[in-house]
Amino acid sequence: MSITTLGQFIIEKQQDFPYAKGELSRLLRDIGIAAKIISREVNKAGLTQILGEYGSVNVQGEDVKKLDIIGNETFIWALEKGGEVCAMASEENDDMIPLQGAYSKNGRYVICIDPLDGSSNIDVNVSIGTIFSIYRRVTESGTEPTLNDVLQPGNKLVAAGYVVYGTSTMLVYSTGKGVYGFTLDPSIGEFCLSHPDIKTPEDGKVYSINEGNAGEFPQGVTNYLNWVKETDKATNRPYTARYIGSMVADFHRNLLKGGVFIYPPTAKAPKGKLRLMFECIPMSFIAEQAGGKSTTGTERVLDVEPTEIHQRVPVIMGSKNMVDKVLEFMK
Ligand code: P6P
Repeated sequence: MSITTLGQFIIEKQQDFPYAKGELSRLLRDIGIAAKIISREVNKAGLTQILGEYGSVNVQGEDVKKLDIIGNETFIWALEKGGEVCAMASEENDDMIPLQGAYSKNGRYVICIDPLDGSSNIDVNVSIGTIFSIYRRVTESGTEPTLNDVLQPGNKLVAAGYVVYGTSTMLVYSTGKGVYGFTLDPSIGEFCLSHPDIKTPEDGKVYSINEGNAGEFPQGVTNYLNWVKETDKATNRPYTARYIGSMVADFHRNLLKGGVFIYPPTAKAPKGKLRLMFECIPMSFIAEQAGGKSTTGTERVLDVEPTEIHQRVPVIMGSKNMVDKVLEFMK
């Protein structure tokens, strides 16, 4: 049999983490279960006229929940069942959620998660995603978790990853020893290893930024954008713009093909729009583990000391040479 399922792969890699005693493996398994449930829900989202729009009551007389609420509840359920996680910070919740599973208090890990990022794209059938970070708790096992457990910098990550619900559903994660990609085979309900060692190209031709904000970018970003549009115009047009407005989809394309994703400060979002804990740290971890780079423009994203759960930062991430080029213009 030529396939390697997520579960088999995690066991194979378990010797990389002797101290994990299987806990991390079980935690990654729990994330995989939640991702499969959300994939099923996302892929029937188009049937809302049957299932009913959010806020309505469907034919079965049940309240229809928004998919990002379903996503959030699914992860809480899976992580409480699994017992490895004591607390969760979610893009959907203002405050940290101490998990209430039978064994949650003894969980040695905490999760920061955006259960369904880019959910505004669901109704127009654009790919969306789940983004997650895994830290070891800093408080004693068995005690009540505190905010210090979740407000940890990216350089303390144990693992991070994302699920992209697109033409296929893929789970991409890293535990600090490279980046692995798994594609869901719905016929057997298993994530199968499809990208055994993702490395992002050092260079690329794609720049991803919302140029609708062009009038508000820092001068350095504007100078970079002028450069990519003018450079080698006479000979060829090496650069192209690709921006779909769903971070996981934009990031995943650039990770595999090369590119730079930029969300700079704007008038509406003077600190940038994307959230440090739920979008920037996990994606920066993946970018760096795949040989790329990620910065706020002034410091490495993974070194930013978080001060609040929903903190936002500017981000420039992707192919190393492209990130360096943007930084060159920002100096
Ligand atoms: P804008 C989705 O709402 C999101 O958080 C990311 O997935 C996406 O990259 C970004 O916002 C898009 O923001 O301002 O360009 O629409």
